Amino acid sequence: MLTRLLPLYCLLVSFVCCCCSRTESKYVVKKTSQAPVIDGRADALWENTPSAAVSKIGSCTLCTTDSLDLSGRFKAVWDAEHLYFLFTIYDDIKFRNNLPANASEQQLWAAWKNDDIELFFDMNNDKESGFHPEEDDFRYDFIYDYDSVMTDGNARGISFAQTDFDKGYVLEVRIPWKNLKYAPGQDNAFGFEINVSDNDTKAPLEQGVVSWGRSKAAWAEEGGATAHLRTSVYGNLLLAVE
Ligand SMILES: [Ca+2]
Ligand SMILES: [Ca+2]
Ligand SMILES: [Ca+2]
Ligand SMILES: [Ca+2]
Repeated sequence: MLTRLLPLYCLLVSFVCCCCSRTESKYVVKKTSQAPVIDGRADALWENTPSAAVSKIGSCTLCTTDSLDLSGRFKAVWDAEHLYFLFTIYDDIKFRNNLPANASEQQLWAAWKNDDIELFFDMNNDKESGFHPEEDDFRYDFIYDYDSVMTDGNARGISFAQTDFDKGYVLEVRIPWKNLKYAPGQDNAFGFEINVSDNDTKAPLEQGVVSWGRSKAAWAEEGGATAHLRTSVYGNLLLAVE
């Protein structure tokens, strides 16, 4: 009897696992007692911090599965005042358009025309069908080799630094909690998404995008290029003490 039931059991397990693979991404953010130096280089504390892959192909005009064309990983830690990130992006050709110095948020639309790391926050984690920067949803764009943060929120107090290595670049970021209108606490969770844009030539634009949260399904099934402005597709960051 057991032998006869085994194939059915395996089928059930594989179905459940298949469904599990479509659940939201989650990253546990450890609390740090020592703030990293924002210089685009990995401090000792980063060496002991787990990383997560930014590897879900979201959209592309010249798609490639070559991880050296575009792939990335991120790490995050937090303290009472700030949320910190370290991104390591593999990109074979680093590219930025000529942009005006200190471009204002009015140029936000152009960020994806460059190599660019976009961060999206849904601080009340309501996973809804829209995006409300005037309330609790925030977006920050860090264009490769550029001196301003693009945002439709508050960039004041945000620190960042970027360095190159032969196969890509590293971005280190510090965001004050007050910019996110948030009071951090142990076991708090909020929505989060990353899009990394790759342009290796001036055109066609945005030749590749990889994401961390649920954007793969979202880009393909839930609204194309504006899917990242639906907080329902984001993953979750969970704040932990250890
Ligand atoms: Ca550093
Ligand atoms: Ca590339
Ligand atoms: Ca929200
Ligand atoms: Ca590139």
